[in-house]
Amino acid sequence: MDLYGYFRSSAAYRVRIALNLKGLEATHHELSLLAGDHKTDEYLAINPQGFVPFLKDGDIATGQSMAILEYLEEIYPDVPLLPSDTAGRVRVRALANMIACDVHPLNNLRVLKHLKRELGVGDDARDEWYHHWITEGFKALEAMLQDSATGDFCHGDQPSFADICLLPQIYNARRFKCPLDDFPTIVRIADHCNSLPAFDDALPENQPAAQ
Ligand SMILES: N[C@@H](CCC(=O)N[C@@H](CS)C(=O)NCC(=O)O)C(=O)O
Repeated sequence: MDLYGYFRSSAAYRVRIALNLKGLEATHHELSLLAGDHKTDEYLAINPQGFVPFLKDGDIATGQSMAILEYLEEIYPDVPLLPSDTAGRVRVRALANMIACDVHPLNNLRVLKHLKRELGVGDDARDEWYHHWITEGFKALEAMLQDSATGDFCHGDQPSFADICLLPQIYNARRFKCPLDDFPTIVRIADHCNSLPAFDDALPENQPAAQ
């Protein structure tokens, strides 16, 4: 299996967590988004969208972290990352998509660069934008987690897609100094996840490119 990623990419971080939880090995191909490695002809021939992550596994070659998670779940089900019941799977996918669809796309590198370079937004306003979308997303997520289905993790006592999406987002929130006092459940779950090797080993600072 080959994973194309970048140590600070939230979407690649999701896939690293899933691989670790499932005990799967991959050859990691590190691209520097800052150096523009993802815009080279060589990489665009692999992934025309020019994003990371991208996974190759035998005949399967796909981008989009959520598609990759679904693929891993389907083909390597021994350590499940979705609950066994329909209601649980719906809840986990909804929680995961609250981050993956409604928070992360507003705050990723190309959006921040566009705000600054094309729209002339200053650093303070850009940081306000960043905090705003995380705070909005986390408010809703914290409310959703006030549910008896929440346990040590977002859903029960097993890690799922929801935790896999949450952890990179909370990593970014902390990196960009977004206040988290109003989100005690999110923080509790994130701290618990980070105490586990599968999550800890996937942290950006624990990747070779960060050394
Ligand atoms: N929806 C995509 C988002 C992927 C994405 O935005 N990747 C970022 C890094 S987290 C990227 O490659 N950015 C390149 C750029 O902004 O130019 C996924 O979940 O895989």
